[in-house]
Amino acid sequence: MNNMRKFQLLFTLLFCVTTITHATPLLAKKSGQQRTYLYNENNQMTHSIPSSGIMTVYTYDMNGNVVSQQGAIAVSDNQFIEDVNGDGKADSILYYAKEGAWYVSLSTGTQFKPYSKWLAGHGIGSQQQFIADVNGDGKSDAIVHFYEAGEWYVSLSNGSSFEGYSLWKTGFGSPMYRPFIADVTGDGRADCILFNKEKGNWSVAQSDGKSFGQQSSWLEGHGLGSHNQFVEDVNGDGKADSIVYFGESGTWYVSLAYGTNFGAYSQWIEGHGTGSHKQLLRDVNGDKKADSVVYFSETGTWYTSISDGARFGNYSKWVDGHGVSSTSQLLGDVNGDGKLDSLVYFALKGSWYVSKSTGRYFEAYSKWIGLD
Ligand SMILES: [Ca+2]
Ligand SMILES: [Ca+2]
Ligand SMILES: [Ca+2]
Ligand SMILES: [Ca+2]
Repeated sequence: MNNMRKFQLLFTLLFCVTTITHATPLLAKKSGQQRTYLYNENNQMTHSIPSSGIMTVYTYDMNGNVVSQQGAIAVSDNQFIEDVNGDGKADSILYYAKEGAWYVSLSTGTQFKPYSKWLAGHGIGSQQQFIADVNGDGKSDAIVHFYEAGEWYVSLSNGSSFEGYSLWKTGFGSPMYRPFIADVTGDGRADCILFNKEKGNWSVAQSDGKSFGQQSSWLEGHGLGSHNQFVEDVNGDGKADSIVYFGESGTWYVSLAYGTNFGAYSQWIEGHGTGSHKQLLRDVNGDKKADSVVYFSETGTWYTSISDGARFGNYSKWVDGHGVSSTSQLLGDVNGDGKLDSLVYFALKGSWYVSKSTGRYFEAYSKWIGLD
């Protein structure tokens, strides 16, 4: 090694030490290998992946010049794909439990913009978080639920941030109940719903846009022993229905919403999803009726069964190789064409891959934000 080369190396090492101390490079190239540093909210940097924090990636050349910069967020505790600014395109929302922090990455229709913090201190210690429009202004809001006290706190979206939260209901919940947020009355405002796992009972507290009102029983004995439950509108009347899934047989039972109660349930399909790792229920073909979609993790295969309003039709494969080893899988309409697209999230890289719906299958995926 000649002296010039030695000098260059020393300079590079000094540069790295200096910049690490000043917490700027979050990913530096060393001997051709990328090294990840994470930059958290307190301007501290670590080598390891922390439980939460903003990650920005810088790539340097041997002279210490930044050659590229890329923003991402790593290791969130919950993820959502919903429209929070009311432009018809679903956005990416990440929730960090420790800080009760909510980060939003708006969809442009072809990619997600860099994340920004919309609220902190909302939901610390909560067991469930939701993104749904509870006041009917077209912008989805951030809701958290505490099992023990049965408390529901709402933070409304104003289109560019989540506003200070307020208590919308108390005494409605328990560890025995699975909570949901969905518009079961069809007035455009999402209501809160509890499913009692031990009895198969469903209770609803309606939103009036400012609070959730008195709860009432909507149905008993629907879904006892089921492996998954949903509250989505499967017949397109604007009222979200209650649906349960039994894993061994891949059987889906639907109970339609009638404004003040759920009706008698009936079987809509069987043999759909047996052995699947995730079941989803959203409208993927744009006819306003939620369809049943199942995901198999080993192969990243998604099968869809379209609702005709009275039953789920024969399932077919919509995409292969989408989401193998992903952390979570979601459906959301990120390009605003009315057909919900399939998204997968890789927590350690903070990356989202989108496979858009054509209405008959999911297209080849592409990355919308995050590290490769
Ligand atoms: Ca709203
Ligand atoms: Ca319905
Ligand atoms: Ca549909
Ligand atoms: Ca779409």
